[in-house]
Amino acid sequence: MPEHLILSTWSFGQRANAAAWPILASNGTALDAVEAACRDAEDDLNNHTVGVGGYPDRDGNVSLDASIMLSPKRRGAVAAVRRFAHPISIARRVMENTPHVLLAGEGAEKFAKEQGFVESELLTDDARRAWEEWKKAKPAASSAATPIGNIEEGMPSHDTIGVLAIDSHGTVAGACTTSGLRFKLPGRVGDSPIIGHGLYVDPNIGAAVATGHGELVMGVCGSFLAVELLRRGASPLEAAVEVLKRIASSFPLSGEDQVGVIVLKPDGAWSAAALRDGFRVAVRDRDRDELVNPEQVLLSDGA
Ligand code: SD4
Repeated sequence: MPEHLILSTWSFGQRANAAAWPILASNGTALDAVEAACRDAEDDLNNHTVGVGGYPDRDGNVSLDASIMLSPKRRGAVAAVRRFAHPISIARRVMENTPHVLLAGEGAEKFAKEQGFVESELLTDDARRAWEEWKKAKPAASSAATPIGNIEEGMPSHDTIGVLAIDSHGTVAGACTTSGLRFKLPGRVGDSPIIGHGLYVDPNIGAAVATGHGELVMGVCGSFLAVELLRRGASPLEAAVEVLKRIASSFPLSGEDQVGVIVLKPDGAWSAAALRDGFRVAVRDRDRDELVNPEQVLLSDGA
């Protein structure tokens, strides 16, 4: 039986892992753990690409996307949720209480209300100020969305959280939650809530989660592709790198385009890769609680 383990994207993933760890350490489920990690990021006001405090769309409205998955049969997601702080928990209810995979917009909000979730304001003063500055500075003809979140060590990075975990029963779960690209076109939905793009879990084969510029991931069904490569015998590193190579050969990439992929096998073997420097993985297991660089960076300056 593998040891329990949790992997989260980006440096704030360490805080999210800490929120989830007591669940795994007390023989709780991977599903509860990935949800708890995502809820932590959704509550973090300093994280501007997830939950409350997320940057709004072009028109000043925050809209949130999330997905959660145990298997092809057990998965749920929501997209374009504007009035609820914890889309990951609504996604879980979609999985557990409906025959559907994805609820979007007003329908998702109606469902959330029926399930007892309480409405809340998502736009913080900080996020509104950033949006106002962006509106002032943006040249009239520029595109609406920008993929860049925070800057980690001088490199463009992002804040979306993707989480993969194995519990002490050997069950694998994954989850992903985001406010998407900042200042996106209203109605834009990225990879995170689309099963197979931002997240995929096959309990017999493995799991993958992607973060970064969603349009790139969506062009290659990134997370499904990674798990499919595992199925055909690739290692987690080979699978993650192949997804990035497929992206690099399919798109003319700009210097700001970033994608990070984490791939995990049910036996606990895992790896991560990114298009560019700056991506980090927060790892927590019985022996360590740390932030690590991806095993490979495809377009590294230092390569
Ligand atoms: C999206 N993939 O909506 C998300 C954004 C992201 O780190 O991951 N940012 O495209």
